[in-house]
Amino acid sequence: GLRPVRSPREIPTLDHTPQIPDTNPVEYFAELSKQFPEGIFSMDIAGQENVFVYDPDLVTEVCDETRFGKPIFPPLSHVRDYAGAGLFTAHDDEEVWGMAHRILMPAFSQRAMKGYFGQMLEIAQNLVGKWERKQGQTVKVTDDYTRLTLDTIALSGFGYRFDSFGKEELHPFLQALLEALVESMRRSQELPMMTKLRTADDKKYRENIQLMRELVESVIKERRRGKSGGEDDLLGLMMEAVDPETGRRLDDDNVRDQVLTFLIAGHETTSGLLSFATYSLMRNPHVLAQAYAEVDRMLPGDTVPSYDTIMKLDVIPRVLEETLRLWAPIPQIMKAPLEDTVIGGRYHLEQGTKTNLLMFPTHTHPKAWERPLEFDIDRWLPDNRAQHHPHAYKPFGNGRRACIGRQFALTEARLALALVLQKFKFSDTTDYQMDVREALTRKPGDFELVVRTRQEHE
Ligand code: MNH
Repeated sequence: GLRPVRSPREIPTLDHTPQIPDTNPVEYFAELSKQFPEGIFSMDIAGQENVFVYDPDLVTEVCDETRFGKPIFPPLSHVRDYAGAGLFTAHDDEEVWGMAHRILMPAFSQRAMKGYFGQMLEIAQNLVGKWERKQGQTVKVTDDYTRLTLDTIALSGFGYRFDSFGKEELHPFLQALLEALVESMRRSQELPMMTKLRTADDKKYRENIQLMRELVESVIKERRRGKSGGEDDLLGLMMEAVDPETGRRLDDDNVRDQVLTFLIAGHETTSGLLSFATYSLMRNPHVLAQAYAEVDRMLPGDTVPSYDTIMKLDVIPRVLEETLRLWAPIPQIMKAPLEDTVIGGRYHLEQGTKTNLLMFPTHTHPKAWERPLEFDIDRWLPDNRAQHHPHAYKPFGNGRRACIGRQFALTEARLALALVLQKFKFSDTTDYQMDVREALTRKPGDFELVVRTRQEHE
């Protein structure tokens, strides 16, 4: 028979909102999930029912695209304030989603990655150059990976140079983005009347959005003047390509929204992945040794990596996959039933119910993973991979709304990690304790290590 979806016990008068912490709400949901071994629970947040699922079999149903879609509710509806109808924040049935998806898909094929490799390498070498100059000193690992990923997507996607490694401060675009993301998250956890009362925050929010849009407009203007990039990069396709199905191009406003979407989606997550991967390697010396051995075998001395070499790596890709299991940079995604439905044979969900898929609890569910908390890259050996539960690993989301930039991110991250390991040794002199910071994505806060070049050391 049907059963109600259980909720946390201490039910306050209004709803569960007051018990959700301002910082790291998803970490809180993951913690709470332990009280619901059935793999599903619900909370009323800002006046609306939110269901959370993490049992792999329930996740399987929620990932059935004939029954569930991607709804645009807070926080994504707030991210729409600046990302507009870009791919990430477009509604499933919005025509421009299909148009942009069809136009941009070819730019993200594995073949297309070869075309970006030169730019990816140039930026990765900038990172190495900076760390070589910092020999023996402490580097802010996450900040530098953020410089890397932002510069990489901007250069390979749009022919635009942030030149982040030339500056001490992070680019103002990043500060504006971080503040805007935090504000969008905050708005999604409060009633709209509370947002209206925070007038100073709202003013700052608008200013930040303005700053980001102005940067995007200068990127587009440079292209119109013919000063940057090629016709078949992302910006070229966005501005010129005709959608085969409708025979139309993206309009100017949508191009602006897409450029901002890609600048955001194209760097936040990958920098988180690289940071968590570096952290995981520091915590697992036997895996680090394997990664060094691979780099020394495939890229001896100062060999400059080629695209083909990067695609032949084995240990480093498995480090990244295992990092995405334990430290998925996007900690939850939202789906919603297209019609009233029943999942797990017993839980009734009304059409449109916010149904959140919790990454960490799913990625560590004992039904799907042995020794779930252990960082074990051998899970990703071909034979073992074939045994995995088919829906217990969703770091890139699901179905047609899954990440379009997956190959891009993995190519960039493999290259960056390979180059960093070829050149450097790290020491964790401050005994860093993981301090996750959630905005829309999550990253380690204040993650610092001392860098030394390997030649001088060995
Ligand atoms: Mn990415 C969607 C994770 C790198 C561009 N990305 C998603 C989703 C997840 C995700 C999860 C689904 C979100 C949802 O269901 O609401 N993305 C990642 C991770 C990395 C990543 C973990 C790196 C690691 N993403 C990138 C890169 C780019 C990119 C790099 C661009 C170059 N991602 C997107 C876009 C979407 C997306 C665009 C929206 C796709 C769509 O809905 O059509």
